[in-house]
Amino acid sequence: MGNMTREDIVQQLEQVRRDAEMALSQASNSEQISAWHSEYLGRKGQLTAILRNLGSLSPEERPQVGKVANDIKVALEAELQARQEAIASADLEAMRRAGSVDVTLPGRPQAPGKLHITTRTLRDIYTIFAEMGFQIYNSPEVETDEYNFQLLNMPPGHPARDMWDTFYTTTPGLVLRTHTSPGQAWAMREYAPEPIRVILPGKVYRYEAVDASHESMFYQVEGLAIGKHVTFSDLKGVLMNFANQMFGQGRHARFRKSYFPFTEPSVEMDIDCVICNGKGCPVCKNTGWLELLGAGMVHPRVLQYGGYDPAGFSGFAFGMGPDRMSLQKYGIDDIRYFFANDARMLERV
Ligand code: FA5
Repeated sequence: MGNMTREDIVQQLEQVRRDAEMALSQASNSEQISAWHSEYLGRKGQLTAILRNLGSLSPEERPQVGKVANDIKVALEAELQARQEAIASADLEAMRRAGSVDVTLPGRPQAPGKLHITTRTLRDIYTIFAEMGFQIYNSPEVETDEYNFQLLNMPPGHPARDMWDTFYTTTPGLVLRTHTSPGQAWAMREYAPEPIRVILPGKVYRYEAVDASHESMFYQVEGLAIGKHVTFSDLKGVLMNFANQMFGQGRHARFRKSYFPFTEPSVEMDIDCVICNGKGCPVCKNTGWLELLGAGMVHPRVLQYGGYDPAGFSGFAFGMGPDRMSLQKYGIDDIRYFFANDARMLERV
């Protein structure tokens, strides 16, 4: 092509635009649309071909012509999109007329997400205790030996430490907490000498032989109430109310004497089996009872370590395992499902 002037090129561009618009209005399916696109806007298309001649223009003229070309390109792209939409809706309309689309069919339902059972059980527990005036208090999952044991009346070498199979860290004196009870000391040291009514939920870790009812990571919810006249009857009342709300009214409970270094006296609370209502079944191993939690009156030495004078204050504490409760409440036969990362678990309830 000989030397072209600016006017020549602009004229060519305008011509391409008119041709392209004409062709576009005649395209009526997606193959024609895509052929049209390569013919006019593609890398080897007419618009690009014209722009190759910009070299014959002066440096001032080039950007001016470039702008004209670009405006045309933008305009054609917009027209292309409008044309595609028109074709799509015409196609749909044609299908509808032909009867191949049944517009009266109901939509496809979305599968809604579900909360994990552990989350649901924890929230139930929070709600029940909130109604009794208990606030949530969080404490660390990695604990010092002092908080996990010593402040709970287990000095170094105390034999009761063996009740918890402990994960030790490589840092001497640091352990993964084996229970939520160290949170008692955190709460007391923050609030002493004010009265306390808290629950302390969270993950705990034990070097366990894992089986259908034992995990090495599981949840606990601790409870702690401290005041001038807190009694064992208060503990029983709170726990009975909890059991009735959590597992249905009319539950029967029994308190068995037990031992924890940080409570005195100590008990374990059983409820009549929620599966067989106390008649005896595999879940309760034919005893009619299910163990619910450990509890007791806060040991005077633990009160003292927490900053309360045992002469003027008393308290109760309890520690329950929400994962074990979920097994019973939802009739699940293996605790390992909870953290096995299998979404079918969520479909079961
Ligand atoms: C304790 O851990 C005490 N800290 C509870 C306590 C708190 C007593 C305050 C007195 C006062 P225990 O080891 O029994 O106690 O555990 C409490 C609950 O955690 C059990 O009743 C059970 O529901 C749950 N649990 C214990 N071990 C496991 C495990 N390996 N997997 C799942 N749940 C468990």
